[in-house]
Amino acid sequence: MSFFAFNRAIIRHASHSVADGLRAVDAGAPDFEGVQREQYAYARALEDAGVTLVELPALERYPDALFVEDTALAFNGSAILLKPGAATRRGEADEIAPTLAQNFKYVLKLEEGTAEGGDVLFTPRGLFIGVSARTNPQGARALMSLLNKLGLHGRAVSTPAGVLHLKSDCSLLDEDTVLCTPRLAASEIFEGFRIIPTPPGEEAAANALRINESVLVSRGYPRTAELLEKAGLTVVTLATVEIAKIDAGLSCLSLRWRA
Ligand code: CIR
Repeated sequence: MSFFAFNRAIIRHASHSVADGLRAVDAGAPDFEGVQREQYAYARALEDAGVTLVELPALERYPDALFVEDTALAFNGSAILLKPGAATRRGEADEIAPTLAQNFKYVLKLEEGTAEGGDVLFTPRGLFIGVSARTNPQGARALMSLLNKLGLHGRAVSTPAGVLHLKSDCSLLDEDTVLCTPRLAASEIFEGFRIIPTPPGEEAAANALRINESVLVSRGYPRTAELLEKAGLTVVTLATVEIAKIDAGLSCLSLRWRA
């Protein structure tokens, strides 16, 4: 339980420019008010789960800035400022830096390569760093040495080709259990963990978010929700229709830690 005992999270409000957010396939722009509604419900779900929010203002200049998870890693007492791999997102790190300075005693900064938080899965067996189109090998190496400075251990793994981030395809449900797409499970990086595979057609549900006693899951994936309930978890479903148009899921909307 303590591994998921979060009581603080940073979120950043969506800007109108969210319609220009990055996407691999253009299935139409997300609707600003729809994104706001999804974000509002998400924020309430975090609060209901026992998290106090640090709410940051929208940044028109950065369409994807609401996905704060990609800009930093947060721990108890320390944080690491990352360097997004997407050129249009690079400046988001500078924007969140003052908030990290206010909330954490130590803030380290990734200086080499690129890494986005969506590629970093925290587990009790260390942090898995997915090398992807956004997190390059140099960034993963530099991140591992920053983690070592904090007494933590990271290991580089491969994010499946064509998948935005490692956590687009997996999430940790309890200290030994991972919800994971079959394509990521096939890489055997989770050897030793219990794996709950996403049912066919429900791969997008893999980006769930365990917070305290609850697990937030994208709405519209009933077989995944049922599997998680059967595993004894308290499932909270949230709409992600609009943010999914720009390849986002539930973890990316917040940066969480235990203060
Ligand atoms: C991007 O492509 O960077 C955004 N449109 C979506 C980022 C989602 N981030 C995440 O899952 N951690």
